[in-house]
Amino acid sequence: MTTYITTPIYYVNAQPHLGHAYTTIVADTYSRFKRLSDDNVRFQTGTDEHGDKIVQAAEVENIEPKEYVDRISGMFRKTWPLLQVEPDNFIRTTDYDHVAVVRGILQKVYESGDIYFDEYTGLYCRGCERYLTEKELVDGNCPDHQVPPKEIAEQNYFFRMSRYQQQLIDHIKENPEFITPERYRNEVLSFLSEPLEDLCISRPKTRLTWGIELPFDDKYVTYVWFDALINYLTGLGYPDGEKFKEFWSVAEHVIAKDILKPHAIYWPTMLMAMGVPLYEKLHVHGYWNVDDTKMSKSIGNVVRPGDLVEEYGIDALRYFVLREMSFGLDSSFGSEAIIARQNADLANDLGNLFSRSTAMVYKYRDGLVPQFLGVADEDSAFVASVQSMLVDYQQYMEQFRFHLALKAVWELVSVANKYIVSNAPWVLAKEPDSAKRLDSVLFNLLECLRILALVLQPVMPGAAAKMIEGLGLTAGDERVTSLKKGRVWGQLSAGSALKKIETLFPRLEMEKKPPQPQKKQSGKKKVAESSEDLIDFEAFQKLDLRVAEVVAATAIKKSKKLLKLTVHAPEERTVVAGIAEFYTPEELVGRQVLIVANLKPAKLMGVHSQGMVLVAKTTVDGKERMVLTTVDEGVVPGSTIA
Ligand code: ME8
Repeated sequence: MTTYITTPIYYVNAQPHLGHAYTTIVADTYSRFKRLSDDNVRFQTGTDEHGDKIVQAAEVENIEPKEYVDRISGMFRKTWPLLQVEPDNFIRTTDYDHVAVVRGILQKVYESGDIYFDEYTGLYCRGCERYLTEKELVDGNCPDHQVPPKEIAEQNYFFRMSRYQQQLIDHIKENPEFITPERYRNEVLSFLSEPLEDLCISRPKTRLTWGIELPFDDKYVTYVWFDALINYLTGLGYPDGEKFKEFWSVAEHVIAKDILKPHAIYWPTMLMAMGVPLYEKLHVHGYWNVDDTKMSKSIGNVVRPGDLVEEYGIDALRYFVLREMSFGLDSSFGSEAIIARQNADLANDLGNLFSRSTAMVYKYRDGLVPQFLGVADEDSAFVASVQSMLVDYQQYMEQFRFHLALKAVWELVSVANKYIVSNAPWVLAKEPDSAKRLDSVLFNLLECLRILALVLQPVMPGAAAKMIEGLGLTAGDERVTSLKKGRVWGQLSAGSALKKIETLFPRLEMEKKPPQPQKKQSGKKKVAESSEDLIDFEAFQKLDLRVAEVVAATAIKKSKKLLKLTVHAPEERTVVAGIAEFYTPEELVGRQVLIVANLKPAKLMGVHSQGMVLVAKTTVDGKERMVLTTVDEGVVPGSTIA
């Protein structure tokens, strides 16, 4: 199979921001997913460098347009590697090849009679670089730029777009996947229910010279959209290039809703006039706002991709934007939300699953992959969850429903964390008869991690590469580079060695709110028996005893006894526990313990402890031992002990 995926080519009148980053990360993720599906893939992005907007931006800086576009285009090009975005082609509309092809197409369409010369009076918006219809205006202003358009009367060249209106309606109706999500398809069909006007495709040089000169009239340059859209073809070497033959019929464009009309109406009708088959799909996403406010230079809330990577790391950024935005709808970006996802989904859920599982393989099997003994009956549900995740993941990725694909992956992460708790490898390790069972449990966990690394590659190529390394595999290994081959269960090689890697996802600090004490449940008061050793019920009621779930655990430097636990009870808090001689940090994560939640905070070896973990003190072989107290079955973290 073959895939050709494109982003819009971005205007160089502004530097790259979160919106550009999102579209490009989406296209990169999809291209990586398709490579994982063994497709022959081409992924193109680039910059749109002609037109009025660019001239205005260069004027502000008092430099020539060419110098200006070279600089900003370079900024876009340099941004993509920071985001682990790897396009196969970066196109610029000032490239010689592109200019030549645009002129060739104009000449052809002109000769076929679909371009004509006419006088036109219309309302022109310089920001939009197009004529607006009366209907589009809001209180007499352009809805996007909030300024009144200028009435301009001039002679220009027009493209007979109206001629293709019915053909386009038919195509959209016959191909439900042509424009998705459906809301945008409906929007286009609704627009097409009114008669379509022809498109003005030239600008007189008297008011704009920075553009591609019309081949049939040197007093005019080409309208920027007629020039820009053609990039999708010129990037393939249209009309004679091999790549055009190879990739054009499967072209998929990713855009945001702001440029729906040029892509869903101008572009297909242009292709019809040129006699070129239409692209296959248009994927339209919503807008990113920042803290629920539209990103804008004047408000000063424009978010730069480089700053985001520096602040949160590339894995958190890519994961966050794909997990948070429901493709097609608007989303809001906020610092707290991205930190919360990094700490909860990445550090706690996935990071801990990886570190606990591999730590146990180091501890109990010297870091070597145990033998695969077939899928035991008791593990069949676990293996089935992995397989069903793969089915959901693949389907959602195909449909550009990235947030649902990731939701499915994280459901598996949660199942795997529960699998550890319910199989308690630390208990199996103490029973010589359970050696084979322990082999199976550890093998299944590693195999699950391998498949997680496989499916996460498109989303977080960096983190997935680290996981692959930690599992002792090499980057090009088919077991982690091909969905088809990699999905088969039981492929890790017995005896192969894992490799130590640094922490996958460091926790990010957020300004913490003080833990809110939970309301105690009201209970009937009982009269206490009178005895010196007895306390009355009121005294007991003062204790806030709760079930807490350990989400992270680390040793405390210079202390043999203390461990720092991060627990949910249900709010997140730190509790220092003196159990390091009896438990490793890895075997604690995911377990539910009992804590005293209203103990006065104390500082132990420099760490603030907000509570105390309850243990049973016992003696084993003459030595004192501490055993954690827990609940009989999993409960919601924070449940009170009554
Ligand atoms: O329109 N949220 O270029 P452009 C999400 N040159 N995506 C956003 C966004 C936001 N807030 N802001 C921008 C052009 N984008 C033309 C395209 S294509 C032949 C010519 C993204 O620099 C989104 O992909 O204004 C949107 O469609 C695109 O940037 C517009 O980029």
